Amino acid sequence: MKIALTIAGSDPTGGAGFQADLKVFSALGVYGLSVPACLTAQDTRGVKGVFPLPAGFIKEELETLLRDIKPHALKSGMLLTKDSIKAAAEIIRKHRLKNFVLDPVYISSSGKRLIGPGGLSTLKEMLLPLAAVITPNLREAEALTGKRIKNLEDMARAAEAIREMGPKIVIITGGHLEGDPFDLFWDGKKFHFLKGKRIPGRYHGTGCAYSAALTALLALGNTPLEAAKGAKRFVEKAIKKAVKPGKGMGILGI
Ligand code: PXL
Repeated sequence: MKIALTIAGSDPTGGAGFQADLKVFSALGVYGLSVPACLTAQDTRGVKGVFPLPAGFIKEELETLLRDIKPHALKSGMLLTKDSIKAAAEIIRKHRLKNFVLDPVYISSSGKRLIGPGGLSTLKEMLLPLAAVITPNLREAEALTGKRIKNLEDMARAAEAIREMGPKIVIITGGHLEGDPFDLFWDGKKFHFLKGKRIPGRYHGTGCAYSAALTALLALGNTPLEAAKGAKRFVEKAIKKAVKPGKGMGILGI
């Protein structure tokens, strides 16, 4: 049995956060572990409030769990505070956790900031160097590099700049770019542009589902490039089967 861990925020709608991650792990046949790092008050229309868990308690959650079970891969999602980011980094380093997928959650699809003051610089300094793969979307790649991304050439330059910050592989998901949605996979050797299908509409939780699928596929022993292709297909299928349990955005059908 393969095991994957998510360290992420709670989304009561189940569209994003650790609840969505667990659904993805399960759909891909991987046993899921989840350590909440923060809570949100939200519905399908957007995030209304955020509430961090104390960093000391996040460490206790992780230390307790990891004394018992070692995951084959893990991801981090919404960590919210600088101290929570530091706590996650310390534990990942101390336990030498492999196949760490960093989803640099920055802003919600409804426009709410999901990272607190000093969070981005702490993320860059402490978490990026530990990542096997980082999965920024275009906005997150812009936040990490401080440069606008308007086309595939800008995406390639951003991927190079982000890889200089420490992660082994950078995947910039291009779902929000105009025209065909390409993801860019950069491992320091070759640029792979992975073409996707444009499916109209606004969906909540695509970034979470993508990084969770990638984590599960790495836990199952896929190469990072195979995992990137598989995760993209997984999210496209889930978008096609999206459901609308509330009055706002659609949620992936997983
Ligand atoms: O989609 C980013 C995201 C991640 N994690 C949690 C969220 C959101 C967006 O709303 O609520 C918990």
